[in-house]
Amino acid sequence: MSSNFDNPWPSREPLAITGVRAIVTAPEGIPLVVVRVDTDEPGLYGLGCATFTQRWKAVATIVDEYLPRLLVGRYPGDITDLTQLIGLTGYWRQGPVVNNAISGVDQALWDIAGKRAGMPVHELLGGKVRAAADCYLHAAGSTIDETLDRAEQLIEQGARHVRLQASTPGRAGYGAPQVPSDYPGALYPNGWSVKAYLRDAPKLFKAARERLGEEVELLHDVHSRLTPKEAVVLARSLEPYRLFFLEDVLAPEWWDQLPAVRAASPMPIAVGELATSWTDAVRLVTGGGVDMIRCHVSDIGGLTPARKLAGIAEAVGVQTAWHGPGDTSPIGAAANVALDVTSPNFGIQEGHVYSEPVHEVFPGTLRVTDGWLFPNEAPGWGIEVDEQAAARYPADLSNHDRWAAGARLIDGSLVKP
Ligand code: GCO
Ligand code: MG
Repeated sequence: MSSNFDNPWPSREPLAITGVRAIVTAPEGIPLVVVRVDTDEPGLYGLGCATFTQRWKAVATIVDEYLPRLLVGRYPGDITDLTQLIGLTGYWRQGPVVNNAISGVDQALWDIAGKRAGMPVHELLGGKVRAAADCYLHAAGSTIDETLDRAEQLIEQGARHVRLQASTPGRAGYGAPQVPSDYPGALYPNGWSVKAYLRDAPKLFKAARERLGEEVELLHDVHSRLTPKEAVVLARSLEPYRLFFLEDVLAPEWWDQLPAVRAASPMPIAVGELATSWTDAVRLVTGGGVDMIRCHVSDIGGLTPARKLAGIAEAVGVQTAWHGPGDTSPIGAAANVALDVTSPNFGIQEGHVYSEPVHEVFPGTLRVTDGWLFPNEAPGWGIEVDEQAAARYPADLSNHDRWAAGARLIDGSLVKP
């Protein structure tokens, strides 16, 4: 007797999914989760990004324990039905664990679709509207000078956009090395001070404009550490330095305050990496509080929802800036670039220069060239996986399971990441 879970309608070809499983590997020390979907056509398989570094074991469990029962035997061309099925069979709506699993399958099925068509995914999405994605890279240091030294190196290598993060003496800053606190009366030895941050951030950007000149685009990530009013104070203090964007001024709990913060801020406001559903991200885009939407594509369920989100953003004048640091797998990075080159409303792409072990595990991983990310022109994502190499870089919990809650104020209370 057939059920909802068997093929609900005749497929165009007798092609079926034969397996779905998670591949977890940490070639840079950062756990990456990639879903592999196999089919009954010899050699035809797909890869998708399911990387939720802090809780990778939970994602791998969903993929390995729950998904084969839903997907094996189904036609891999039914991408939307299959990914909806994964979400709806759980009844309770998705959070980041399930969404990453969905994304892994979604992107793997787009990879298979591209391989069957003999086309790169960006062509399946409608084709390029630009040659490549301009990207920003990270410059960080424990002092302003160290941060700007790094920025100069990146600019010499061709970067036109750099994100600056510094710890000033005695304080750690997000994205920069932890240094001991020298704040008078600190009860917590590595405490971070909002007051000191608001005072120091303009010094970093003033020094940056003096040393790096006017041409380069400068970006900064607050990483959700401010209240709405503090966010406005920071944004206004940075006005003379003409930022390309100011990222994550508020934690997601306060996103309803973003329209007021954006209205009072003299630079583009970028937000979204902590969104864990594409419908929340749509509300963000249409709510008037964001200039650049930068979701972590696997956290909102993959390429299919991100593509829809990009279209809605285009309609309301919001640009894209997809999240793409080292805890995005190379497949996720390729999906970002496929969106970038096919979206008229592309703003910027966060770039990551993967180290050689990543290229060894994932041949075809994109490389930043003169600050540009070009999509692969091979069918699908144009990226393979060497599972023997992947096994040489096993993931562990290391400190990635607890890193995010690493900052405390000088009184010892936790800072929202
Ligand atoms: C960014 C980020 C990241 C996150 C990381 C969390 O690149 O903008 O905020 O570096 O901190 O992805 O795991
Ligand atoms: Mg960020």
